[in-house]
Amino acid sequence: MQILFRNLLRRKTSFKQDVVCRAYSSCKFLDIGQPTPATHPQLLKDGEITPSITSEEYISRRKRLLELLPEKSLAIIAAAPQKMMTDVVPYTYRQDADYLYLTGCQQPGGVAVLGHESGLCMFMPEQTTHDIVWQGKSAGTDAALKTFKAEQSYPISKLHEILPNMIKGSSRLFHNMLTAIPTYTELEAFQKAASIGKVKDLSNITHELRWVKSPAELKLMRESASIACQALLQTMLHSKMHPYEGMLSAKVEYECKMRGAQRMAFNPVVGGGPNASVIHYARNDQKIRDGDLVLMDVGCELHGYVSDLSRTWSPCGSLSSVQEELYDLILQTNKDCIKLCRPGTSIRKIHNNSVEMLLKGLEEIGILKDDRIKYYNQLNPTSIGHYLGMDVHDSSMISYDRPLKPGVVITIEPGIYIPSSFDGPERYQGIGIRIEDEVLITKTGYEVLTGSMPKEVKHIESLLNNYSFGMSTESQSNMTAASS
Ligand SMILES: [Mn+2]
Repeated sequence: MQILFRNLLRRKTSFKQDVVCRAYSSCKFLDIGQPTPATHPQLLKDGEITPSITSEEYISRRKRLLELLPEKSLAIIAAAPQKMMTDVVPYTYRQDADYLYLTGCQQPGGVAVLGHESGLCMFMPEQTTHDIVWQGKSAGTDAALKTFKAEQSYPISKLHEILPNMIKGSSRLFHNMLTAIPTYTELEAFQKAASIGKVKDLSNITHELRWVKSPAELKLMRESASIACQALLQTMLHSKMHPYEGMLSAKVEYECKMRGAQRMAFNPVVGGGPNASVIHYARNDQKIRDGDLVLMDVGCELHGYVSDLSRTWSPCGSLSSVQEELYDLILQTNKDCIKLCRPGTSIRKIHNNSVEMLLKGLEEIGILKDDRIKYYNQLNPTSIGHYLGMDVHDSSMISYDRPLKPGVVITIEPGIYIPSSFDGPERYQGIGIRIEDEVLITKTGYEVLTGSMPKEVKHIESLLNNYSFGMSTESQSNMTAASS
């Protein structure tokens, strides 16, 4: 039916006037395909290009990038491609973090070029009448100049005329290899530069900039973490009455989006029983058996900034002694590693500390055998954490040996993943536990951004046992949650 309707529209040429006014809400404000202070005053203040991030901040990001680039070099960053689910059905679009960080543009199809002489030059997609009818308005060259504050802007169809001269006049080229597209990589000038080793990966530099967060970015990181905590708490309460992985996944996504998140940071991990020992378990299709633990690793994205936290609990409301023994070890490791967070230490050092603690603890419990390192690596092959920001594994070009600085956000996520097939005491088989918090490095130490989410056994048990029993409606649930 959709295709038929589209064909009908194609034949109508007298549509033009109507199309001009086919804006987001009305003709009163200019629609540029993403929220602006004029169209979405509930989200943005005057002077902000994306919520909480001002045009001055975007300009200073570009200035700092140019300061880190060698003289006479050029940076090329393409927008993320639009991926299709099938035929005309796109997946929800998510902008590449580098492109968003430097331009503020949340839409596909553009190529941003940044040089010491040119400033920001944005090549923008051109829309046909048909595009506007079917997708609505999107940002073009006008928006690039007026909203994103580019120094120059051209339709993308002019790129092959303009970019080669910019490339020829530069000594070195840096580009975002993740989103590289033939539109510029197949230009003769680009290929020539590549053949003589003049083309480099830009992400070393952008990750350096994105590693330390500004006050405005930290505000968004705190909000994103807070939304994820509230959503996970609601989901935890929900789990007693609805112990199904799929329902808990749906619940956490609903609660995040109801609090303003645009999307999840990743597909929620909801692993019941032995499924929790699969680190990036994604099926979420099983019923959680009475007495089994459930591990949930979730995060959402708020205006470009993500959260990431994990909790493990028993939906029935109490832990067995075996579960509690392992849980205590992971919790103690989580707390000790958080205390180590401060400027000057590194993820690697914290990781090494966590390995020592877990090795000792698991040995005491009697899980590890003679070849203890080999066994340990089977039960926990993960790092204690990673950097967090616009991407879940943020600034991945920055080494885990790098001394931490104030303004860097990391995760602390010790865990134990014992598969059902584990060659060890039967009572430990099929248990997975992860307790993950987000930690901001401050001048004097740290701030736990996910601190509002309970992790003590007695707190979680009290929440589940004093709240959920006998409750059946959403309104009752919300009332009790608000007072707990
Ligand atoms: Mn994580």
